[in-house]
Amino acid sequence: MLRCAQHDTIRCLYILLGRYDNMFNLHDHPHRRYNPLADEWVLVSPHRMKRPWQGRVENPPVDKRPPHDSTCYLCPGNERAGGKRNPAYTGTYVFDNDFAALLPDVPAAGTFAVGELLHARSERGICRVVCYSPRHDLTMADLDVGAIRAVIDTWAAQTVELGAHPDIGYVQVFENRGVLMGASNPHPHGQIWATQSLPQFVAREQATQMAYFARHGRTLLGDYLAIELERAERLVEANEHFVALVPFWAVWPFETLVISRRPAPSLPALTGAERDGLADLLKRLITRYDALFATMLPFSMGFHQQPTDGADHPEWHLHAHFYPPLLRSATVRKFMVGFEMLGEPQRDITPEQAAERLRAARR
Ligand code: H2U
Ligand code: ZN
Repeated sequence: MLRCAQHDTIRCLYILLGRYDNMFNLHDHPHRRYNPLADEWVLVSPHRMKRPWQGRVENPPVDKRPPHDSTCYLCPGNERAGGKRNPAYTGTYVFDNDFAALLPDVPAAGTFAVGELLHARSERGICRVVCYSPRHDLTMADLDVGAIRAVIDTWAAQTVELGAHPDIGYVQVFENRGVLMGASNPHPHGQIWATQSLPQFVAREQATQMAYFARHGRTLLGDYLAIELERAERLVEANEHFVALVPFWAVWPFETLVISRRPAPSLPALTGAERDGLADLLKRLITRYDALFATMLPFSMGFHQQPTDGADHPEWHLHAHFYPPLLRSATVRKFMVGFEMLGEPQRDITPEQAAERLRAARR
C-alpha cells in the first residue's frame, strides 16, 4: 500500500522507517498544498510537467528608453496628467496620486446596510506614488544597492508618516511592473495605498500569524523560514538578513516570498544593516527574474507588514510577495481561469522546479 509505481524500494524503506514525511512523492502525483499564511489551498499537477524543459528564449522586446523622457509624467521637471509639475528631484520622489482610489475626507463612520445581506462601510485613505529614481531608463534591478536602500528608507518613512494619521490603520507598499501587470508608465515607480481598514488579504495573514504566535510564541514565518533553510530545495537568494524563496504553496509559477531572518514586524522596524541587506536581496532577486526569460519580468510585488493601529504586533513578520504572471517565456502568461476561478488555483511546474529554474537564471 505504501508503494506506488514510482517509488523505488529504498524510498519505500525510508517511508517505513518514517524518514519520509509523505506517503506519496510531491514531485510525481497531483496533490493539494496548504498555505498556512493565507489559509488557502493550491492544486499542484506535477505530472503535466514531465516533459523536459525546452529552454526557448524569445527575443526580448527592444527596450531603449532615454534617461529623461519629456512626455513622461514621472520624470523630474515634467507636468503630470493632473496638471501639477514634478520638481527637479534627484533621489526618490513621493507625491499624492492625482487619481487616488482612496480619499482622506469621506464622511466618517458611514455605513450602509439592508438586513443581513447588503453591507457597506465608508473607507478613508491616502494614495501616493513613489518614484524610485529620476532616471527614466532604469528599473530597480539597474539601481545600485545604495539607491535601492534609499527607496527602502522612503517606504519606511512613508509607513511611519501615513501610519501616524489617526484615520490610517494600514500602509500597503507595492509596485506593478510591466504593461502586463497594468503599470501605466515604464519610469521606475511604485505605489502606496494607506487605508483605514486592514485589507482582506492582510487581515487573513494577521489572523493566521496571531493564532500561530499564540500557540508557539514564535512567528509563523520564522518557523517556516527555518524549515526552508534546512531543506534548501525552494531557496532562490539569501544574505545575512533576508531570504527569497518560492513558497511551498506558491500559486503563480515563479512566485517568491522575501522573508526577513529576524522577525521584524514592519519596514520601519528594520535596522540600517537589515535595510542594506534587503536592498542587496531585492537587486539580486529582480536581476535573476529578468534573466529568467531574458525580459524585464512583469510582476506585482508588495510588502506585508504590521497594521499602524498603535498596538504591538509580535506576531507580524515582515515579508514581500512577488507575483509574476509569466509561465514559459516572455510572451506566455498564466491565466487564472476556469477551475481556478471556480474551484481553486492550480499549477503545473512545482515550486521546487521553479526555484531550480530561478537559481539557474543568470544574466
Ligand atoms: P501604476 O503604474 O502602478 O499604474 O502607478 C502609476 C500611478 O500614478 C497611477 O495610480 C498615478 C496613477 O493614478 N498618476 C498620477 O498620480 N499622476 C499622473 O500624472 C499620472 C499617473
Ligand atoms: Zn520618466
